[in-house]
Amino acid sequence: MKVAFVAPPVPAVPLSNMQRRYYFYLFASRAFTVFNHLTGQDFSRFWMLEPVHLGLLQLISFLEQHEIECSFFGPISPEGNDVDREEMLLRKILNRADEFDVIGFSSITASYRTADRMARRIRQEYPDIPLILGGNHAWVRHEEVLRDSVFDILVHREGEQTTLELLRAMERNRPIDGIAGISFIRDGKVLKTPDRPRMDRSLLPMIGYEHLEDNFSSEELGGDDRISIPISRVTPLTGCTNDCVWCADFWKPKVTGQNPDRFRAEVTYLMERRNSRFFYLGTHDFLHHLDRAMEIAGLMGSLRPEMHWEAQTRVNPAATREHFRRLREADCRCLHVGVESANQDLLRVMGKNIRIPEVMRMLEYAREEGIETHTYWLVGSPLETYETARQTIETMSQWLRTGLSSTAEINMLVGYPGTDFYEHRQNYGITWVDPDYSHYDGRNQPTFETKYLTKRDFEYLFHRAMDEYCSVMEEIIGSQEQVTTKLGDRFPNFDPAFMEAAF
Ligand code: B12
Ligand code: SF4
Repeated sequence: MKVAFVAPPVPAVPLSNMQRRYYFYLFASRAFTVFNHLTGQDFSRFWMLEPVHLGLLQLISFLEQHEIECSFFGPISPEGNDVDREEMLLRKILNRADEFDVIGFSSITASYRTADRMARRIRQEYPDIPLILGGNHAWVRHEEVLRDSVFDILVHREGEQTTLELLRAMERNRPIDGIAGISFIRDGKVLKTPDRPRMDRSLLPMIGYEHLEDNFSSEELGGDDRISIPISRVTPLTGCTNDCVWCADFWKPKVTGQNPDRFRAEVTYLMERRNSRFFYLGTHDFLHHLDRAMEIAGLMGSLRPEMHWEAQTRVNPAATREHFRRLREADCRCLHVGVESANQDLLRVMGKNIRIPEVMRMLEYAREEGIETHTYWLVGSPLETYETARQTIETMSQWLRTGLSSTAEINMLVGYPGTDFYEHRQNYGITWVDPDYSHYDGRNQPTFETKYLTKRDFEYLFHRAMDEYCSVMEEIIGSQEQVTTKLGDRFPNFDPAFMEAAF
């Protein structure tokens, strides 16, 4: 059995001038601190991050362990140039389609329309190849997707075991009704089998990075023979025990760990074979188990002196200064912390379960111990008003000015299908949602309106927040001209086609 797995591109994000200015300052402020060891060559390779689809590459390595041959098809913008990524990818799949028994697409909400369009073209030319779809959009909208698209079978939630059983059944022409975690149409009716319990992910083989080059020419790789991943995202821990009403992450409610030996092998591989020079620990709650976090930090610290790292975490009031000192000793350069709103009432409405004084205390400890802090803020939190948004923007600026937060990321809240915020919109005063799924991405344009704020209000407040960030950063690191001179060639291309993959 041979299967093609496709990561369709997320449409290029149109950026306003203010967004470009904001990304300039956001990146520059990090380039002087956490990325200060990266070279011009590292930055010039950022476009190579685009095809790295961790979920699909993990699925592929698992299936190959069970002797299913796989080929990975991902999007790329060679050397950052603006190209028709969808058409390029489709051509490649069509050219090789008759080699495959099944073609599988992965999609988040923003890439669903692209996956749908590509699948239709394949169905037209190769009507007999079964088409399957996985990724979180498929299963939160399974009825709509099965009725409106050409996909034959949807894989829900974690894909490894389900896809293996599904492909085996298809190979042997056996019924698929008894396979947990799928949906399909039979006799005009949508059928969904029961969900599957979470698997023990510590048993999984290494992510199938070796498949990255399956379908790229050396020209597409800018003359290199391998994709470099200067900043690697690794996940020694996955999941989050919290449940924010707008969170579209389904790796909840448990925090589970990767096998430490496998994790070590992965970071070593990325350093040695993929030119990784920085690790972003994409855990949602790094400090959830403090002892475990210290162990992981110890491992990361042993990669010194050429390697540096940062991690994402929730606020843990039990973390002491001593923990931050140990993190710093292990060369943790930065902690990413979701604050979202400065208004405690809104934090309660969104179910964030953090308290502002505790957030401040944790940031203070980190800063005092010499760790940078990167905070996340939202415009458009549930029940946001002009006043609460202004309070958030002022607080963010104040924290930046006083050094409590070294850098800050501002996003417009996107209410993703499947979340409580989207599905029970009457509870949040939502009066309109954008029907175009391709807007549910990193473009930061409003995807809803509420009784309190219109699209124009959201746009204004978001731009105001970015303007504030730029003003503070201008005071701290200088004007755009000064910063550009100081950075020299150590600056990435902010082309919208691939920047969503790079940040
Ligand atoms: C890592 C990550 C990234 C990384 C890497 C992305 C990648 N594709 O690997 C980066 C930083 C690049 C990124 C960027 C973006 N991301 Co992101 N990202 C994540 C994150 C934290 C983890 C994804 C992951 O690796 N999960 C672990 C793997 C194992 O799971 P998985 O990918 O879902 O795949 C499994 C199953 O779904 C299934 N499966 C998946 N595909 C297929 C296909 C087939 C055929 C089958 C059978 C099965 C199958 O099997 C896999 C193995 O179990 C998730 C949150 C989360 N925890 O899911 C957000 C998340 C997926 N991202 C999200 C978004 C919105 C984006 C951006 C648009 C953000 C932006 N502002 O620009 C961009 C889009 C980039 C792109 N081109 O896809 C949203 C999607 C929400 C939605 N419903 O659409 C999420 C859920 C976060 C959130 N907001 O809640 N992201
Ligand atoms: S804390 Fe982060 S990962 Fe956890 S539920 Fe909230 S948004 Fe999702």
